[in-house]
Amino acid sequence: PFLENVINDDTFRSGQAHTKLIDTKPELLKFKPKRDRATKLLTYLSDITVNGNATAKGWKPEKPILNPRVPHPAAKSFQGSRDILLEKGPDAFSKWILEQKQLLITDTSMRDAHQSLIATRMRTHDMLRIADAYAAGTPDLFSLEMWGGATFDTAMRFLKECPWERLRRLREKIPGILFQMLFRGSNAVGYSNYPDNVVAGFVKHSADAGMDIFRIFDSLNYLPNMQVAMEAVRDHGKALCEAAICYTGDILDPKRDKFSLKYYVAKAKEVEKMGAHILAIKDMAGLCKPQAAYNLVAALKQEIGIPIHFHTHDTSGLNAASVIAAARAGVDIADLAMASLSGSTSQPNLNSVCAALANSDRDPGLNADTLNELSDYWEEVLAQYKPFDSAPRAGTAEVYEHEMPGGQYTNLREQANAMGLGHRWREIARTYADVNQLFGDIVKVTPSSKVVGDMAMFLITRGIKAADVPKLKPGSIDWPESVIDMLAGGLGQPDGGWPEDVQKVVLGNKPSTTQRPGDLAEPVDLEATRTAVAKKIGRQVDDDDLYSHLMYPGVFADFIEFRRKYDDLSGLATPAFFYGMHVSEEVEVEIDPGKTLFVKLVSIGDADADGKRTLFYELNGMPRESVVVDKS
Ligand code: 3PY
Ligand code: ZN
Repeated sequence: PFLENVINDDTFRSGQAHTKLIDTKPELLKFKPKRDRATKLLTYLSDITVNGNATAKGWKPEKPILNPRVPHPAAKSFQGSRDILLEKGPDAFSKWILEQKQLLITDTSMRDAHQSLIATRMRTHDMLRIADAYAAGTPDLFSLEMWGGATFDTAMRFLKECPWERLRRLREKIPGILFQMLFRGSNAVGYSNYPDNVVAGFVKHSADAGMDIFRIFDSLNYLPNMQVAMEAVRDHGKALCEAAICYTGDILDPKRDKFSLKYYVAKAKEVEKMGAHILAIKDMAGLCKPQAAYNLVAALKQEIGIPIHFHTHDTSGLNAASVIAAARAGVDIADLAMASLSGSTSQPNLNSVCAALANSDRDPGLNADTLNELSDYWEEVLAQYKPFDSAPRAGTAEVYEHEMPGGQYTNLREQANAMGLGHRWREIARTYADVNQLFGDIVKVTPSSKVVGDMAMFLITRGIKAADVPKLKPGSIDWPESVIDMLAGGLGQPDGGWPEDVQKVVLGNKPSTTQRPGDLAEPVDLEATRTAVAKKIGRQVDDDDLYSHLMYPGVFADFIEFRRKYDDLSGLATPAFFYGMHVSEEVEVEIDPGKTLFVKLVSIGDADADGKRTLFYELNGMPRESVVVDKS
């Protein structure tokens, strides 16, 4: 490092250096200690190869999985949506959307699709490899949803990646297409309420890092919880504020009159008044049937003046029909996922919907060959995530009964299986629906959906019927913390308030509030927090670190510890990262941009008396060994 400093020094390079160079420039002696990236990498690979990976449930492919093939579509000359936003600014851009005749398309492959199909496990590596192909081949996509929702948490928790690095690196490669994120209002990218200054600061920092569209929702459609984030987006000046109204119930069913067409129109008008550039209809469970989508969009088009973005899930198996019905009714933008990442609990099929609309007046105009090439890539990527893939293969009409969001369905099923309750799934689904009614029929989406799920599992495991809860003695049962918090007002207020009898039984003597949770939360002293975190992790804390810590302090601390131990492994191919290596397998690892290590596993030695195994590698052709304790 010292030599590197000298060689790169301007004075030295100009040939003016003399023997006093170092005396006059003591900074030349300041260099970072050499990080032995290779040793750390081999330590990680050896551990995963020998001991497996708990988060991958010990699964290992029978033979090495080849790198997914990256397509190279011909570069299409097109002024991308982001170029137009930067040129016009958010207000004029919102009007520009209304002038477009074609159905504009958001590709959710890099966010909701993998959140809903493979438990949000997709790694940045797999996104970055296809980024150039998107930039060249699909500059005519409206946006890429590629951040927010559960991705922030899982990136650090399971993938040991910095979510901010994902955003910045993709931004660099795809400068022309709008990036979109899902933002949970006052819950930001977490599961509970954050103080207003943290929410606003997070929005600003994300916009500065390259985020363009903030889809902001509240899990109870409690609009006061969305205000701070919406204002922060508008104040930033360059980003688009997309306010989402969550769709639940069935506007076609006169008996579900709480969530009627009138209800949605009223909410939409309110968010328009609050300053939204775009309205999103967020059908997180895929309940919006084709005729409902048509009626809803047609009514909203009459009643509001901002563009409408339709989001749905294909859990029932027929929600492409809802997208097409929405398009007929004049919806401006629709969310879809690339074919191989579509269907089931994910979004409907982007490639098929585009083909179905070809030669109609809403033809999105995307190139079918390019879309299929991108889908082929994602199909090979998906094969790398087999142990996480638990989405149902076919559609199910059961979703109209339980109303679970796409992202929750697979999670809760997994949880039920893990608890040995898999065979009682029908009962669990019915209890989930009963708990919804018990809570007064509410919107169910992160985090309110998790609370309904927690309560359903609690009742099932204790043999309590939801209908019997109001008859129980107040305070006689230790209800789940999340249920107590929600009924105490911790997530805000549902329309019509909480049923008083249920609230009394669950809260006992505990206090409740109808105030906006953000009004009760003290602002965080950001600089004091920065200093405290810096002290804890022993290095400077930039805004990326600060907001990662503020969202998930424990997860962030573990992530930092992992990086200390193994360094940045985001350049490692996905199969090696999750499942380790096979003997004779060779992997390339980009440890820094342009700096690649070639690692071949030559053999695995027998365990010695202490259970230690030596793994023999070739690293860039040179022999290397790594010793690991076999924990089996
Ligand atoms: C999330 O909040 O992560 C969701 O996807 C809700 O639909
Ligand atoms: Zn969704």
